[in-house]
Order: sequence, then C-alpha cells, then structure tokens
Amino acid sequence: MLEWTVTADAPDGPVSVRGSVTELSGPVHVVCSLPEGTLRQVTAALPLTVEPDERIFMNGYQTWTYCPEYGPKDRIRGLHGLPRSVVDRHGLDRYGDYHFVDYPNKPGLTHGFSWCYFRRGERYRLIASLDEGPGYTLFRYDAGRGELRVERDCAGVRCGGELHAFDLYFAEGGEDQVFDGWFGALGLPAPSAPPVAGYSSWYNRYERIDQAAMQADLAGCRTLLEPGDLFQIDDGWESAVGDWMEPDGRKFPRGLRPLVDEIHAAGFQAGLWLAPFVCRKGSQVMTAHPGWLLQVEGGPWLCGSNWGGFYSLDIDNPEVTDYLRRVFDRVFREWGFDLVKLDFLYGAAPFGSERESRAGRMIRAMDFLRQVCAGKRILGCGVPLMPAFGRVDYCRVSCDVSLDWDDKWRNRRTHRERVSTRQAIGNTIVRRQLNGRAYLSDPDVFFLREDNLRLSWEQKQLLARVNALLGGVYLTSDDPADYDETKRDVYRRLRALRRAEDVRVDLDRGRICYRLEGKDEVLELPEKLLGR
Ligand code: 9PG
Repeated sequence: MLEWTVTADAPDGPVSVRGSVTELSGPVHVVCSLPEGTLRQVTAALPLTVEPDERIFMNGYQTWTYCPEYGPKDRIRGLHGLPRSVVDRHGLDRYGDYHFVDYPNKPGLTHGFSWCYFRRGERYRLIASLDEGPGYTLFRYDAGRGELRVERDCAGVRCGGELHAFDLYFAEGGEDQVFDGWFGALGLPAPSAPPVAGYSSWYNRYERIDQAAMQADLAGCRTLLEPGDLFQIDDGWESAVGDWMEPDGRKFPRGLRPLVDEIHAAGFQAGLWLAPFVCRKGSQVMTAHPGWLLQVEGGPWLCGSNWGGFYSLDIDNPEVTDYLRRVFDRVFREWGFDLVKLDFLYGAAPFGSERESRAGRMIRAMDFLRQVCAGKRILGCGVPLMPAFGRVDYCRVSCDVSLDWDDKWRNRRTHRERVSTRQAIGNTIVRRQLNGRAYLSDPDVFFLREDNLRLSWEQKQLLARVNALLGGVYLTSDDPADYDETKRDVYRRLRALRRAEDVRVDLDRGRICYRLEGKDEVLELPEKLLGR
C-alpha cells in the first residue's frame, strides 16, 4: 500500500491532504484537489523489502551521473568528504542534484530520479514516472527500514485546483516486460532516427581543433567510414561558449560552411556541438547581455567550472530564445549542419519557479530545442534523463570516457558526473533499456588507436563491444588514417556487432549474451568493471 501526503501553504494556513492506494500495478495516478496556495511537500511511502542478493537501481539525475546497481547495504556518497572549498572552487555541486537533494551518506540509503527498479536475477520490480511535468519524481530507498519513499520535486510551485501528486507506473516481471510496459504507458512513439556511426572530434583533439585538423580527420574518415555516417565537430570551434553566431576566426578563417560542404561531399552527415543554455565567463553574450543570465538570489547561477566557469541563460527572457532561434537558423540553414550535439542542457533548469517545477522548466527547454531544430537531428548530452525522452533523437546515457580506464587517482573522489571509461561502460549497461525506447542511446565514443590513450587492448575491445551491443550511436574520435589493416578489420567486425540480435545482459554472471549471424556469442564482463 502506498500512503501519500500533500502539504501546501494556503492563505488560511497550511493544508494537508492524505490518501492511500492499494492496487499498485500498472499506471497509478494520485490526483488531489487543493486550495489556492503554494506547495510545500508532496510525498508518498510504501513498504518494500529486498533480499540480501537483490540489486537496486536508482537512476542518476542527468546523463553523466554514475548510477550502478546497488546492494542493500550500499550508499551514494555524493560529494560527502570533499572540502566545501573544493566543491565551491569547481562548482561540483552544480553538475548534478547535490544543490537541491540531500545525500544522507548512510548504508542502505539510495536515491534516484524518474525510475528505479529492484532486481532479483531476471525478475524486476519497476517503479517509474509517467509524467515529470509537475516535478521530478525523486525515489528514496531505505533498505534497512524496507521502505521506498517517493517525493515530487515541486516545493514552492503555486497550486489551486487539481494536482497530479504522483503519476507512477508499477510493474513486476522480466526486463523487456516491465520496460515495454512502462514505455507503452508513457505512449511515446518509437524513435524514428536510424542508428548512427561515425566520428566526434572531442576525445583526441579536445578543444584544439581548427580547419586543418578537421580536414585531416575527415580525410582519415573517408578511408573507413560508410556513406551516411556522422562527422561531428565538438567543442572548440567557437570563440567562447555562448557565442555561437561565428566560429573562432583564427581556427576557421573560411567559416564552417566550406567544411560542411567537404563533409557532405565525402558522403557524411555533418554534426556540430553547442551548449545552448549556458555561457562562459567573459563570453560576448555574457558581457553584452548580463540580463540574459538566469538570476538566482540576486546573482547569476554558476553551472560548473568548465572553460573557467559558466552560467545559466534565462529561457524566460525572449531575447535569449530569439538569439537561440537565430543561432540554430545559422547552424542549419547557413552552415548546413544536419545534426547538433546539444550539451550542458541541465543548465536550463537548475530551479523552477512558482509557476512551474524544475522538471517542468527542463521539459519546456527540451520542447523549445525540438521546435527550433525541427527536421534536424539532436544528440542530447548533459541532460536530466526523462525530460529528454522522445524529445531528442539520440542521447548520451553515460559520463565521458577518459583516455584511461578510470581517470587519474586524484580525480576519482569528486562528483558522480566525472570522466571515467569504467563508469561510462557501467551506465551504458544499466541504462540499456532506454536504447530504442526513449531515443537511441549514445554510450560515448570507443577507441582502437594507440597514441594519446592509456587503455589496454582488452579495455578498448570491451568498450567498443559494449557500445556496439547496447547503444544506437557508435562514434570514435580516432583518426582512421592511423589504422593498419588489422585495425580496419577489427573496426568492420565491430560495426557488424551492432546487428547482433537477442542481446541479454546478465549482471549476476557478468556477461552479455547475443546472437550474431545465427551463432550464440558471449561477452564476458571483467570483475574490475562490476566492482566486485
Ligand atoms: C565538450 C565536452 C564533450 C563531451 C561532453 C561534455 O562533469 N564534468 O565536469 C564534465 C565536463 C565536461 C564533460 C562532461 C562532464 O564533457 O560530455 O562529450 O562534448 O562536454 O566540452
């Protein structure tokens, strides 16, 4: 039985409405009627016990947030143990949910957003949201007490009339059964974009890109990629994050159009990275239009420390949305790009307002992007998961891969959104059910190259195979010109792996089973990935 309570502040004092639901199967909508006022708390609790060998999945706030399956004694440390000065200096609490969610850091306590499941072998108990508009559905599980709490993240939002306190979906059964059931109840159309493979400039050159570098990698890609593949220019083409109307003239003196023409002449689709809802300190946009920045308690909202610090733009300012319309018009119509990788999207909605919840604002931001990118493809990145469902064609499900297995030792105890190949693979595995249902998943890039990389051949193979089996986007940042015949052969076989059928992940035995060209195959997952 689920018992719920809604508390609001009304002119005549606080109001509390309660109720319970006994039939917890399929869609469960808790709707209540409230006087005019302000929501204070919307919570529910249900008893839920787990066996010692049961696994708990609590979806992390945004795409980069590491969220492995937990055991009943596990905790989510969050930023606990990091000095406040370090958190503030790097804005670490801004990349995830830390600035609005409490991390108790106690054994047995875990939390997550929009969906969670409890898994014993192949049996799943899924509890998921059917609508995040009224507020993120925040799950908090207490394994010791055997209780699941559900909170609607909507404090401070005005109410009056009907409130959808909770829109939930409950299912128990096999993996496909519960996830098909959830997406069926969501009523999302199946993703229409085809799977894509290709190149991204980030994970080799990083921001050190220019026309010559892109032409060199394009020449390499022509020797290996297939017609229709993606050639995606990542961060580094712009003078400053936020200033999207012109590329950096020193790096791209001829502009981007000639390069796009070359990409098209090679038979590829052209992709460009942008972070539309943020701008860096010192950008033109920030200097010329301080009024475009989202104001939180009288100042701009820092979203993190990349590029020396960057801030949220205010999507309620019509000048901001006008500007972004002009940006996308130029990117698509004047420059001729086919796809945009839209990043750091979480910056659009660190808060809600009295008119809408935080999630409602994020959904509105995603709807805006879908509208201004109509007819073109979007690859979402750095975005809370469920607001992106059905609104982007492709979407990351994991953090960035590092050029080694798990980043440098001193970087390991930071935020859950940190860069790590090990954690990227982990998230690709536990969020595999989204691929083909919510969008086509981008597991981030894989590598076969030797230089500028400290992964073993086994690690490269593992990353490349997991990405091929569980993702719908298959990019590398290698320059294929450096591949010898053996690597070319490996690359082609990896691409064939994307056609594998009946892909089943068995995390208890640590393996992925699939069928390829009529033969049953197994990919063993190493201990060091599973963390046991
Ligand atoms: C470009 C990059 C690439 C990459 C994106 C994103 O938590 N962090 O500090 C953090 C910083 C950067 C980052 C991810 C996480 O990378 O995922 O593919 O486009 O931006 O700047």
